[in-house]
Amino acid sequence: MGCVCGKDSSSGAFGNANSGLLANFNSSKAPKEDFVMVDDLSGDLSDDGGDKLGVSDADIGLPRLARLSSQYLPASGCKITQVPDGNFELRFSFLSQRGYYPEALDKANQDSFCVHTHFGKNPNDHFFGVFDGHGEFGAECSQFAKKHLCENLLKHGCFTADVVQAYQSAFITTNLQLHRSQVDDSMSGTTAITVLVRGKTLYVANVGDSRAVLAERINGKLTAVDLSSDQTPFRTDECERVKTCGARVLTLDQLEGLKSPALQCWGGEEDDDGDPPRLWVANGMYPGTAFTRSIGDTVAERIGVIAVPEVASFEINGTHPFFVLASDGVFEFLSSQDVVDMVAKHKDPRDACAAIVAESYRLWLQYETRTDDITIIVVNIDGLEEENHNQNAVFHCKGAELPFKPRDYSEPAEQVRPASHEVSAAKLRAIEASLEHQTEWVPPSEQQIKTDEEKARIKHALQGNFLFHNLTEKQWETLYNCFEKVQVQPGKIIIRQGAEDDHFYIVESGKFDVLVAQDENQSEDDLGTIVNQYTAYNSPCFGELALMYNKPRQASIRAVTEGTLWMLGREAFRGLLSMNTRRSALKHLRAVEVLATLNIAQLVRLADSLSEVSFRDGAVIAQKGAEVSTFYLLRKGFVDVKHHGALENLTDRKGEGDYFGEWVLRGEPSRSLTAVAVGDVECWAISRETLEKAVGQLDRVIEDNMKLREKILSLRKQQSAKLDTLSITSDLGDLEWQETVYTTDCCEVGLVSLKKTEQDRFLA
Ligand code: 1OR
Repeated sequence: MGCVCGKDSSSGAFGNANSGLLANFNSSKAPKEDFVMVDDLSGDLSDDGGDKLGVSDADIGLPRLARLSSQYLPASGCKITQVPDGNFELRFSFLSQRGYYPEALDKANQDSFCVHTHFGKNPNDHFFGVFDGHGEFGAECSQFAKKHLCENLLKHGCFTADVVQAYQSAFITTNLQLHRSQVDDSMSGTTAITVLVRGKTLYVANVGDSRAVLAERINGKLTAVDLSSDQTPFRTDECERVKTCGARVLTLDQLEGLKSPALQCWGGEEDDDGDPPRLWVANGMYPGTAFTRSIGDTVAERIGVIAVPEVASFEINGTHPFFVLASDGVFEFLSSQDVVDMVAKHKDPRDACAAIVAESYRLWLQYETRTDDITIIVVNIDGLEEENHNQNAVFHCKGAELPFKPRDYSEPAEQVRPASHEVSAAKLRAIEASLEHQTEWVPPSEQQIKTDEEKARIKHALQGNFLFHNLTEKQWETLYNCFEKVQVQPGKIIIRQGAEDDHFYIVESGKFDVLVAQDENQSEDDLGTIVNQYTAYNSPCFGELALMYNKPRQASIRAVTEGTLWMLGREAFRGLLSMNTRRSALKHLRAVEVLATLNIAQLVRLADSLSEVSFRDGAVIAQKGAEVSTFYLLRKGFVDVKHHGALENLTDRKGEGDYFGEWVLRGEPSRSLTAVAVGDVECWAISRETLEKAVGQLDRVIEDNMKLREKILSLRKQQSAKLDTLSITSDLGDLEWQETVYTTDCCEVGLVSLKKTEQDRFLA
């Protein structure tokens, strides 16, 4: 029996180190032993019921380097294992990528995974699992679950006769063992998605929001069949279940009073702004889990977060070329069908893993200020006959009914966590903050004029990049001219990991490797392992992270072939960002009095709906007596506004950031004014209809927002009062944060002290 374990330090044998991540890369670099682990327990987990995996609680602390390594790579190519019953083979690979957290660059990877080929006695049994840890001790929880779940499953008396029962029991036992272990799982835990292949049957057991997906060929087209159903409050059955157990289910915006908590329906495409519904105890702002089942999480368990898995079984046949298990880091931005489509493009499952991880990583950085940990296992099913496949996998489900409603892909997604395609409010805030003290950027006078063909190539390269969305044609022209063309020779190091240099790049031609060194002490010449490759055809921009977040370079980039790059300096990069219309519109919208209570998501939607209009010197923007049906916000130039009626003859000169016509937004009767451009003028404009489409009826929105704020204020007062009765303080402002006790995805519980008395108390 062979066993491949991510983050497993206990193994004896390490894999053949002579491979890069992608087979077709010219990599001569050997991955470091510390992060490629192939555990060959050749023999068995069977006779001794798994004791050979025997892990004591003390083993769970991983060696520092292993936990901090940024990728776990397959040791040598993909692995192959035979399934005698059915006469086919499984060809698989895996990849686990540590997340990128600008504020905690060495945060450990909390995901783990395992593959046991010949799981137990039966050569037809093979086991695959992905575990996604969360909370402060998430890495320890996912390690614990990985090891103990396998042992418990194998040990179970029903493992051979009744896998479903064995699975149920193994999950619950593992959960109890974790509670009793030395790992603090009060506010930490792990999800688990596992597939046991037994001959031609897949047994899938799941807790949480990681996912297993099977590819099925229907009428010549590869279709994604979900083998598990994410257990999140997006699912009505799960949401109702946890509410019955006492959970409050609210998004962060709802919790903070920025949206109505009465709205208990989430997941519509238009209202997904990266703020999923979460679980909260009745009287506190914790634990905030976005899933409804997990292993560990004792605090969340009290409000219904259980470790009972949903177990389903599926018969596979020749119409099923592969299946995939992956942590939610993959499915945050990619749908199951996207993942199936991407795997289908690669013969080698290693390449499929690398492509999906690279794409997930790119999408995370596009929409968020960080990436999640990302783990994927791709298993190709080779050699199964295409017989008896007039029914698809879902209807081949054995035994009882599926434990969840199978997804109907011909219908719009319901009750499923939607794959997100919105830039998060956090990301917008981070960009805004990074530009806050930026002095106005003046494009350099010496610019390289580009041909139309060059401009088209630059624009094409930047099209998918959020940073360059919403530029006006004039700004595009400035941008083209700021890029500098550079020719490079093979072997040239463009970016060195850890350096603090100053350029952003686009690939015009040639191939460029991305390399990551795992060890701070690695020698200068040793750039580490190849993790990706850029060409002009696949997302051809790099070097944005250091410039956006003011951090050292996260990876090295080296030319593989001769090539041409377009290079943009830091000043121009940041200058152009600050010129991005949406962001400056956002800043100005915030200052509009009637919009003051809108939350950031509402303002972003509004900013997206603005249209740009310009007027020549002397143009009449609004004429006395005519209806003013548009709200104008000035971007550039001046406008003389003359009010009529009570304010007769009062002329007001408006400049950048000023506005008029705001009564239009509130649906008030039109006022009479004359507005005339002084010099050339650029404005943003929005009509009431467009505004209502974007955020709803403004009066209502404002009223809702106000009510919620009042509610929050009174809640805070109540909280202060409670603290008062504990004779601590009557004002939260008197408290000083001392130390974090627990951290979850979205909240912290910690120790505070009274500023005056230094009296320590716990505050939830
Ligand atoms: P930078 O300014 O940090 C190096 O300079 C650039 O390499 C970086 O911006 C990205 O544009 C690009 N991790 C970090 N940076 C990456 C990665 C990467 N891939 C490309 N870049 N990883 C690849 C994930 C699939 C993680 C590797 C461990």
